[in-house]
Amino acid sequence: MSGLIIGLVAALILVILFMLFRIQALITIAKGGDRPVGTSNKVNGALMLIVPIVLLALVAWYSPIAARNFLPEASSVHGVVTDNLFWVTITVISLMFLITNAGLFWFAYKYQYKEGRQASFFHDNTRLEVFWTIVPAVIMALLVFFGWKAWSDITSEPPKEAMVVEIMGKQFAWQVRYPGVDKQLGSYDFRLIDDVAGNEFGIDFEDKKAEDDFLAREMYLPKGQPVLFKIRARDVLHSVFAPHFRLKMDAVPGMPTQFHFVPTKTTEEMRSQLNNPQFDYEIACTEVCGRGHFAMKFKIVVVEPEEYRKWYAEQPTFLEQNPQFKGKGLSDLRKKNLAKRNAEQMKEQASL
Ligand SMILES: [Cu+2]
Repeated sequence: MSGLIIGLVAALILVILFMLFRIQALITIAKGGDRPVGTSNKVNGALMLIVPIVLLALVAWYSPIAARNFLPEASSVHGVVTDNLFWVTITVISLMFLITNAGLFWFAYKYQYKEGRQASFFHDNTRLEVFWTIVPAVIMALLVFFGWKAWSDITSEPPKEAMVVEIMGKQFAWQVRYPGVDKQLGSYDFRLIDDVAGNEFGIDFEDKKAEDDFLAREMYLPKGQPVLFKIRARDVLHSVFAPHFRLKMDAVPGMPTQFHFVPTKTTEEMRSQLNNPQFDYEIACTEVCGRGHFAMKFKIVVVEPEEYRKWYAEQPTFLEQNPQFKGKGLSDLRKKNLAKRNAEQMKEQASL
């Protein structure tokens, strides 16, 4: 807040200076004097040096404050790559920005109007044109190439041994399903979604693979092992955002998405690194998905692989907790619907 106020005050001072200068110029003209080219030029020329220096000083003052609010070092393998890419790009762009703007402001100052000075003229300079076309083109091409390389690594096929976790977004919560002992998620169908009965995922329990699936209130992940998020949405667009892993992928209704990555630091390691015993990894929703959007937060706990295996083995399956769903699936639903339709037809016929 104080930063904003200081910025406003600085802007206001500049405006006041400008107005004073204008008034003085107008008074001179009103008095019948010559248009005071000399003074206005000098003031403008000086401002061409002062303004960029003031702005740069503001940037230099604010940068460390902004840096304090930066995310800590990435906790995933690909996160380090994206961070490097970001900093290389920012460095190149900032350098170019500084050089070109220094040139612009310096020229405006240096070559301000002076009586008797003549502008020199040249038509064109092929060597210069070639230079400032090729140099930026090569730099841009390199940046794009490294970005493309990183992106195709991140979005490539997940490793075979990756452990799968399903994340489903709905208004307004994340729900997480693990594949259980067989490491394979059971199939699902939106027609089987039944919040009242408790099958929020719409799991098809006729599928044998679904029998050992379990849901989790906190997402446990093993350190140093590839993880594959299978992401879907039940109603509207949501977005899985886990900033500490530099991970973001939309959850789209009707179009499952995925993201694979390798966590590199346990929650405990992060806590001691950040000196913050309260620290937790989390998933937040970054799609403004409705009134309860702010509540879409899910805790991730990264642990050592042994601890993860222990936790995984201890989780009760969904069917153990909800035995009424055993064997219930699509064909069961079809039978029920058929029976309902038949009953309705019978009723109709009886009433005729
Ligand atoms: Cu959402």
